[in-house]
Amino acid sequence: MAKPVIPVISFEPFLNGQAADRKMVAEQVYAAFRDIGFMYVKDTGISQARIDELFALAKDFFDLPLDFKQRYALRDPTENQGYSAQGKDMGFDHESKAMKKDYKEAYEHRRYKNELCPTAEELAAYNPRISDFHAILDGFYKEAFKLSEEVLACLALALDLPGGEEYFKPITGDSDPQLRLLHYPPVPASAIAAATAQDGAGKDGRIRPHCDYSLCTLLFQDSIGGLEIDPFHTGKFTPAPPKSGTVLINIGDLLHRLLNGRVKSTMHRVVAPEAFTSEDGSEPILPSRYSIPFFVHPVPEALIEPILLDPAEKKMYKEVNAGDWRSWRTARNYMMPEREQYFLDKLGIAHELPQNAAALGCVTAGGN
Ligand SMILES: O=C(O)CCC(=O)C(=O)O
Ligand SMILES: [Fe+2]
Repeated sequence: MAKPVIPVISFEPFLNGQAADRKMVAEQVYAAFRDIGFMYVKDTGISQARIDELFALAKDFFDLPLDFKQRYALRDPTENQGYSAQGKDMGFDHESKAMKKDYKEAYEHRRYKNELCPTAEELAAYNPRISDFHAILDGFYKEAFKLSEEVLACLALALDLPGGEEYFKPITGDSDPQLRLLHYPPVPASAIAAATAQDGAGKDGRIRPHCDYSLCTLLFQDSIGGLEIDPFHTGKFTPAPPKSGTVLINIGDLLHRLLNGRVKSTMHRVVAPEAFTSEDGSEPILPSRYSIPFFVHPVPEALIEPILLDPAEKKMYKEVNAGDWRSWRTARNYMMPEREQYFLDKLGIAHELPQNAAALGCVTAGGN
């Protein structure tokens, strides 16, 4: 099988072009989501200065003392908001077949509810430079939200969904997605990536293999690298290196379900990039890595039911309530087993989980 290539697509003709230009971009976007589940998008309208500002903010925030950050610790899986220290967020470990800690810390911000966000006064004592933490996050959030709506409109155009480009509006127009700042602290490369000549085998991660569970994700990464994708879910990962001037956009499980399997929710992970692995027994240290995903979740009351566009088509999945879905997967990531079970029972989809995909947290991976 040919090595998968993540396409680079310019969004400019969709944003500013005529109908034919827009349709051309829509077709490129759909092809990328259908074939590989990821695309690099350039000319998005989000300026590099805005992105750089957010990365600087993330660095300053994570540099704050741990006990300060812990005051804003995420508490409830229905909230998706606040700080998670290293070791709080889990992923599936292939070798031990158990959930294990990821080597990362995170801060999550939302559109409406940010009760666990430090105020300007609270920050001033530690680092006055980031006293406008909340405002900068809000500003970036708005732009990411706008871009995500445009990407969904583009996909709706490609598939000629009922209602045209407005198809996703009722479930996203007033939604409250999750902007996440991620910091992968410095770590000896050997701790997360066993030296192996084999693609995939033996490598664990700064973030373990998983599929996203939202509709789609916009991902901004710094220049360190290490992100890899496994589009065919065969255990063969291929790098998705940073490309300046682009944002990576990928499909999550919920959109895979909603479009009845037409687009791929692709497994991915973050490991030691090639440049930091060593075969001579020395212990290279991976430097800090920062990334900023924006997970596009629908409104919690939305019913996500596979859409049928072809008379012969059958539904691949049961309908799910978007809020319960999000709470279930958040509880799972944050190791809140009782809450996880509660929401899984409420969703009524336990029977759907293919064994290994469930273990990976990659729930609708089957059939891709
Ligand atoms: O840090 C990255 O590049 C990937 C992050 C990611 O996959 C996630 O948070 O779901
Ligand atoms: Fe992810």
